[in-house]
Formats: sequence, structure tokens, C-alpha cells
Amino acid sequence: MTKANTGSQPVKGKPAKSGPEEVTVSIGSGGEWHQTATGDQPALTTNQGLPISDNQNSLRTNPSGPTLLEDFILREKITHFDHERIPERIVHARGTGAHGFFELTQSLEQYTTAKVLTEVGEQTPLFTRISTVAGGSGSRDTPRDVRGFAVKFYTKEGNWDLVGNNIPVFFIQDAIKFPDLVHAVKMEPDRGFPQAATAHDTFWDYISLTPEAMHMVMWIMSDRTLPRSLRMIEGFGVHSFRLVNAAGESTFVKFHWRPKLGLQSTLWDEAVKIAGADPDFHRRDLFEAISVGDFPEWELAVQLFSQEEADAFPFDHLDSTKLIPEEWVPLQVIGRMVLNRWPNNFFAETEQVAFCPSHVVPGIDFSNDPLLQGRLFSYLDTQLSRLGSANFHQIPVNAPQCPFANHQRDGHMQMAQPTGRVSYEPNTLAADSPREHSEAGFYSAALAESGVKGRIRAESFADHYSQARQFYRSQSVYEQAHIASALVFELSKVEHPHIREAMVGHLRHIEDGLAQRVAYWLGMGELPQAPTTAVAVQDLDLSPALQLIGKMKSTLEGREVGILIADGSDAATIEAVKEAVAEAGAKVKIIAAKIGEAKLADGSFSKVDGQLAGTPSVMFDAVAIILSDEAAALLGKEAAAIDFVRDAFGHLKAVCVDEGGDALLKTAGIEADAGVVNIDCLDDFIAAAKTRQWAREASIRILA
Ligand code: HDE
Repeated sequence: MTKANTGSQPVKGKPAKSGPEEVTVSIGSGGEWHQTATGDQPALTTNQGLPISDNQNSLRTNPSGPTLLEDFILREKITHFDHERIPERIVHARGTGAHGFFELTQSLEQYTTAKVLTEVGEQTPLFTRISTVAGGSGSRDTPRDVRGFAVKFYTKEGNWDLVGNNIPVFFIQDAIKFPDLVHAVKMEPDRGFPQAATAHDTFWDYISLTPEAMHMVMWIMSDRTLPRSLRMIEGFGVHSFRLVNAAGESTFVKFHWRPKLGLQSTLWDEAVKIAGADPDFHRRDLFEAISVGDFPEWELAVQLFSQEEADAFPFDHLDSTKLIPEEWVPLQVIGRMVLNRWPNNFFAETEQVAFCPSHVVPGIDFSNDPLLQGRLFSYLDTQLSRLGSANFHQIPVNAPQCPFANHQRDGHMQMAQPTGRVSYEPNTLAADSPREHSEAGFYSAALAESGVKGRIRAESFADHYSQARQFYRSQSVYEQAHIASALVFELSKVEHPHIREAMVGHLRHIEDGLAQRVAYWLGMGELPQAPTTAVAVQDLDLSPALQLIGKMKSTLEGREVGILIADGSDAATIEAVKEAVAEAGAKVKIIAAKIGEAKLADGSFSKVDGQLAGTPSVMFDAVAIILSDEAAALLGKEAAAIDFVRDAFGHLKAVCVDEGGDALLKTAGIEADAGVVNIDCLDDFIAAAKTRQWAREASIRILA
């Protein structure tokens, strides 16, 4: 056995080695644990490969003496640690990523040469990162915020990055405004707060002076920004892109990701409480789903349209503050994305993955959307500062998975070792060196461009309110109420009355009723004047596809039901609920005030998965309360239990009760409605659990 340092003196010099190789754990002089490598385990080494004998004590001259500068092992370890962080992304800093594949189900050969969009049945590996926008990398998962939706396809013809969001429009029309927008939304520079929030003066000040943002404002104030799970959000490429076919003809395209599980959001109060209960709610959910093989899946759909069709739209298809309603240009589903592998290492992959909208493949091209044009520059630039080297494409998660070769050389952190004397092209000295490829190579769509140079905003970009109005009016009454409440919440946090007034002025162009609602709850006496508009606001046809509620699926798949029990609960009832829920495709968690096991009425034991205070009902899509009369009386005095049922009810969830459960509901002051189902009608509970109890909302919140 390796000699253990169990005495009171620190090890000085090399310990004598004897006996068989086995792990030895011993306590050193400072009381810390030492683990010594066996023959099967690699030795702990420095970055130069030098085996380390003691990883717990630095080099000193005596027990009370100073640490020696000579301790190169200490210095290497601490220096590396000091440099472990890289600059976080200026926006989208908090993200969650996973590997997967894209499978094409319908060829777009008529429109594009891109193999990833023409080879039906081919699986293209990919890496997807979903993010919040405003918060830092250590912020929470559930603020009210847009979600970034970035996909890197490792195609046979190079990497294609589709860097989108879960909202199909954007705040601004021109990239030159982006730094101002981001400075306005981020924490205010003099005070360093608020973190991950739009509810503050600088954001709304900027927005109130940016009428083109009003359509996006409707989206971000809707429940789209409060996803239940990252598996239940849509993704949009936002801009019009171009597909270019073999004849060189181009067609405009908008990309849409649609979740297999349907859309699902939380309510604001729920999102706030989830943030406290589990700041990693979304990341954990994705991690857990992938680890049990319940792989998240999205359909990829496209909207295709010609220049002539675009010319007939009452807005400009190059304006990213506009969308093309599905009712006008239907979505064609062309494939599916499955996320099936969690990264080996968060930093190496999720943090270092570098997306650039400029990464396209032959057959996919850009449009002249001025927002997209600016993005083509910004992302490469930001990766250089974030990852610190022009060689960031050599990091495994960023490297193409097809052959790639060129004459770019050297640079910070170069990993490749190209051989030979030729590092230029054309050349006569290296016959096998890489050359231009006239067939496989990328060609930009051949477009005639002319004009007078200037800082220009197209007149066709001038209508800032019609689609905002269309969006708001297309929502259900519940969704409209949520938009109004969100605006009241956000603007109530604004300290400057003139900013609130300016915002309500904009709302008047969207819908006077909305402006009135918001003004009322903000305590405004009179409705402020609406700002003048460059063009008249149009009444576009309503688009039900813009509703969130309309896109929710009545399903329990991918969802989770919490069952609150205690000692004395009925075993058969718990079993029946568990079975019915599992059959409907949801996960079940048993919650009790006491962790470990609960002793049920028949003497059997039930495993408890979560402790009541640490596993509130906000973690679930529906709940069941199964309690003995005694337990119901006891829990009636426990705030966490009262909150559990009140929140489940208040968050419009289905609640299943036995007699004891019903008693707890009564103690909590809940008046049962159609979404509160007795255990005898388990089928009704399952049906109710597949959706939210929207009709309940009017009984618990002022919707006017
Ligand atoms: Fe981004 N954006 N963006 N953005 N964006 C970044 O790149 C930028 C925009 C989006 O998971 C940054 O690597 C400009 C629209 C996503 O790593 C940065 C403009 C859309 C992600 C940047 C926009 C997006 C980013 C910060 C206006 C939806 C995260 C770190 C012209 C279509 C990608 C980074 C990931 C990240 C610039 C507008 C989506 C600074 C200049 C519109 C999903 O380069």
C-alpha cells in the first residue's frame, strides 16, 4: 500500500512505495482527504504531463512559513483557473445545447441545390442551442424574454447555421440600431440591475422612441416569452432568405421550427415562482428528457414565395418587423430535427459553439434585409473576441464534419499542422493542394443592384402598427388579457411617467381597448395622444395561427403530474392515478412533506420523489392530492401545502382529489370548478390535465 500520510507532520519528500496497487484514501496533516492512483487509474499530472504527488498542499518551507514562488504546480493550476472564463455572449449568454440530427422528408430540389434540403432520408448531424437574450450566463431560465433558437447543421457541403428566435419578428429594421437596443435592455450601466428583465426605464424609453418595435412588443408581452419547456417552443429564421436552384433561379424562404409536443407556456406568476424553485428549470427539463430517451423533436417547415408574390404583400418581405401570415403563404413541412445527445461537456460545446448567420451552403443565400446584412458581419466579429482566436472553427463543436482545406495558416491557438512549403493559391508547387471548385463552389445569387448611395430606410418599411394590430386582434380573450397585464407589469416598473405615456400612445394605434386597459391600471387619468404615423394603420385579416392557445396540443406527452401524498394516503388511489397518467404519456412525481417514504393506509410504502417545500406545484402541469383526513387536517396548517393547491388552481391546472384532497382545497379557500375532478372520474382528470383551465381564469383574475 502506498504510504499514507496519517500523522501530524506534512509529507516531506517522496513516500516509500510498497505493496499492491490500490486506491488509498488517507487524511493529510490539514485534515483533507488524499486519493492515491492505482495501476488502473491515470496519474494526476500537470498540463506538461508531470505526475503530481500531492494535490492538497502547496510548497512551503515549514508549517507556518510562506508559500514558495517555486511551486510551479500551484502556479500552473491557479493560473489556468484564473483564465477559465471567457467573455460571455453580449446577448444570448444563458443557453442550453444538445446534439441531434436533421432528417429531410421532402426534397426542395426545384428550389435549391443544397444537399441538406434535397437528399430525402439523409440525416445531417447538428447542434442546437436555445437561449434567453437579456440575462447573463448565470441568470435564470424563466424570465419574460425571447428565446434564441440556433441550429448548426454539419452538412456535407459545410456548416449551415440557422440562427433564429422563438418569435418570428424582431424589434428593429436596421442592424445599426442593435447596439442601442441591447444597451437599453441590459442592466442599467450606473446601477448594474435589473438582471434578465425588460421591466425598467431604459428599455421602455428606447422602445417608446422606436415605433417599428411595436409588433415585436406584442409578441414579447404575450405568453410566448414564458415557455413551459424548451421542447415546446417554435423557432423562426425570422428573415427572408433565398434558395437558389441549379438554374440559378432564386426563391424567397422563411424557416419555421414546430415542436412535436405543441406549444405550451406558463403564466407570469408561475414563471416567477419557477425561477425561485428551480432557476435551471428549462435546462434540467431538456437534460432529463434526453437522458431518458424522450428525444425532443421539431418539424422544419418553409414558406416559399417569389419576388412577384412578395411585391404583392402589403408590407416589405425584407423588413424583419413583419411576418408572412401562414394563411397567406402556407407552411410546407420538409423534415424533422431530433435532439438525442447531451453534450459531453457544457463549456467545450454549449459555451464554445459559435453560430454565424453568414455560414450558409451552396443553394442557400441571403436576402437584402438590412438587419440580416448587419448580422452577416457581427457574428464572426463577436466570435473572434469571445473565443479569442481566428481558429475558433477548429474547436470540435464548430468544426465542419465534411473535409475542409484552405491556405489560412497560423494564428492564436492553431491546432492544425499543415505540411509542405505551399500555403498559397494558385500555385505550381503542390499539385494536391486545395483549389477553387467551379461546380461545387458557392455562388451568390446573381442579382442586379444599382442606386444612389445613402443612409436609406425604404418607404415600404414605414407601417409599424398594422401587423401589431393584426397580432393583438388575432389572440384569444385570455391571451389579450395576458398581453395587457404584462404591459401593466412592465410599465409599472418604469419610473418616468413620460415613458409610460409614450408607450400607451403607441398602443392606441394597435387597439384603443388595449391602451385603455393599460392606462387604467397604470392610473393614468386621460389617454395620451397617439404619435403621428407616416402611413395609415391597416386592418389586416385576422390570423388565428398567431395564437398560442390555438397551437397548444391537448396532450400529456412530455408533461409531468405531481401527486401530493402523506402517511395514511390510499395506496390503490395513488396507483390508479399513476397508471392513468403514465398511460397518457406523462411523468409522475410523488410529493410529500417528509422525504424518503410514506407509509400508506394499507401498510405499504410509497417512495417520495420530492419534498413539498422544495417541489411546489409550479413544477407540474397538473396535480393530484391524495390524503387521509388526518393528513389533510395537518397539511391545512402548512403554508407550503396551501400554496401547492392554491398555485395549482391559480395557474389554471387540473386538480384531482380524493376526500382528503378535497378537504385541503376547502382549507385553502378554493371553490371547485370543472377542472377540479374527483378521483372517481379519473378519465375526466386526464382530459382536463391535457390542457389549461382557461375558463377558470375569469374567476381568479381581473381580465378587463
Ligand atoms: Fe443575434 N447576436 N444579432 N439575433 N443572436 C448574437 O452572437 C446581432 C438577431 C441570435 O446560441 C451574438 O455569438 C446583431 C436576430 C441568436 O450562440 C451577436 C443583430 C436574431 C443568438 C449578435 C442581431 C438573432 C444571437 C452575441 C441585429 C433572430 C445566440 C453572441 C442586426 C433571427 C446564438 C454571439 C448562440 C447572438 C448580433 C439580431 C438571434 C453579438 C448585430 C434578428 C439565437 O453577434
